[in-house]
Order: sequence, then C-alpha cells, then structure tokens
Amino acid sequence: MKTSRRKFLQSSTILASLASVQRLFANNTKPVNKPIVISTWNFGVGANAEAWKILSKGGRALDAVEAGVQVPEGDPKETSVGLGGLPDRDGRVTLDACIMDEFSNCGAVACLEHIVHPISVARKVMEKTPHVLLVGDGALQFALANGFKKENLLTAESEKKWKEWLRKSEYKPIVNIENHDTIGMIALGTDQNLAGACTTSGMAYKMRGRVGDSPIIGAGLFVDNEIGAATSTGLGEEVIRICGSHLVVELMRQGNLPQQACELAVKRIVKNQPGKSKEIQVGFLAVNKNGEIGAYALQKGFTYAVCSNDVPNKIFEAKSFY
Ligand code: SD4
Repeated sequence: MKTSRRKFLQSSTILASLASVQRLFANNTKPVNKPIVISTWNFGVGANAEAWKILSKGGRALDAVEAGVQVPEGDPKETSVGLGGLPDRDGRVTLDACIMDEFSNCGAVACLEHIVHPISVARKVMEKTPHVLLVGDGALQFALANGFKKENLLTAESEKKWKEWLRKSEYKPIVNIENHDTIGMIALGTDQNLAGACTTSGMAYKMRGRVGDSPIIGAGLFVDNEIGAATSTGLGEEVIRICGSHLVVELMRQGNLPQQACELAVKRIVKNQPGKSKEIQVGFLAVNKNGEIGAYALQKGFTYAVCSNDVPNKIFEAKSFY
C-alpha cells in the first residue's frame, strides 16, 4: 500500500514537473511581436511614424516614445496637447507629462507653462534630478535652466475657443473631444525592452492648478519591464481613483492578456461609479512583453494607432463597455 502511494506521488511529481517544463518551453518559444508601438487616438499615427523611425533601426523604446509624442506636442492644430492646447479657465495653457523606461526610471512635470515639449522636460527630471515629479513654476525654472525655450503656447485659435467658452463658463468634461485627447504611447523595442510616455494639456478650461492622471506614474502611465506597459486617456480623476495604468499592469502580472487587463480596469470604474461611468470617457491601452496588445474604453469612439512589422501604422477603434 505504502509503496504504491509512494509510486503514485513520485509519478505525479514527475508529471507536474514535466508540465511546468512544457509551460516554460511554451512561454519561451512564443513569438514576440517586436518592435511595436501603440498610442492613443487618431493623432497616434503621426506620433507612431516618428517613433517607428527609431524602433525599426533597433533603437531604444524610451527614445522612440519621446520622439513620437513630440509630434502632437509641437503641432499647434492639436488642441489637447502641447502647443495650441486649450487653456485652463483663466486662459493659461498648463501641461502635464510623464515618461518611464525599462529600469523603472521615471520623470514627470505637472502644470508646466510655456514649454512646447513637456515630455522632454519630464525626461530631464528623470535623468538629471533625484526626483520624479516637478510642478508649476519649479518645473518651468528647471526647464529654463536646462536650455528649454519659453514660448507662448496659447494660439489664436485656442484663445478664440476659450473666449467662446467664457460666455457660459460651463465646467463639464466632454467625451471624445474632436476624437483626440491626451497622447499616451507605449513601445516594445527590438531588445524587448519597454518604455512609455504620456502628455497632455489636460481637461480644457480646468480649474487653475488642476492636474489629471497623465503625469502621475501609475495612473496615466506605468511600465514594468518584466510584465508590460499601460497608458490611459479620458477623465483623469477617474483613472487616478483606480491607479489605472498600474492596475492594468498588475492584472497582466496575474496572468491576464492585455485585452482582458484593460477590460477589467474599465469595469472597476463602472463598479465604483455605476451612474457617472455612463457619462464620461476613459480608455486604456496595454502591451505585454510578447508584444500582444489590448485596448478598451468606457464609451464608443476611443481610437488608437498601432505600428509593427505586421501592422503598418493603422487606426483601430477600441471595444467599449457601453
Ligand atoms: C486628463 N487624461 O488631464 C487627461 C486628459 C483629459 O479629458 O483631460 N481628458 O485628465
């Protein structure tokens, strides 16, 4: 009796180790879709194209995401990011951005005025200071000391829109503003290292000093080089409440595919705010170490752009809860 039990235990141990070796083998041999870059909204196409120039030559994902998001930041026609961004209710353009690399290094700026490329200031915060986040005038002084130029970011067109808004001064977030919003970009390089960047002028006509999810590591962006990366767009307050991008990465760590992870994070918002979630927009993008991607939003209309060797820089519409 004892012998047969021992034999049974021995053989089941052998079978279990065989299965785990098989699993390991299966994981290790899974083809990796790299390099790949994905970013939020339609303007992600132009941003991806710039990032792809770096990624396709075997460049670092960090350099790619910085160069990529600089495209909408520098475009005066994009009214939700960088130059030409819609101002706060006092008429000031205040920018939020963060960046994160494969070593969990990260840097961010919030409520930064007068600088066209907040993402590059965020990178300098990461590389040149012992800190993660600089805000307001301190961030501006740091930028100027590092050679960034002080510029007027309020274009005539954005000023006109702001003055129209002032007539009613109705303080209300609008879902999918003109089909673009914050740019969040995540990339997996040829070396299989991940990085991400997120940059925005934030909610149009916000209160002075308001900061959303975009410059908050773990909310607007999170990268864990062992697991994957995620970024968000939409009403930042709701993303902050669930530490959205960190949540998506942790859900991937628990074994969920990027798509499932994005869906679960959106459903968390619905569970916490059943009524409110019907009227607002939040969207997540995610990529894992195998270059598999996920995208999901509360409402219809959340578009994102994908560029890889298989997908030549194309726009897709994410599935949505409502
Ligand atoms: C934010 N997620 O600041 C950003 C962008 C935004 O409506 O305002 N979206 O909340």
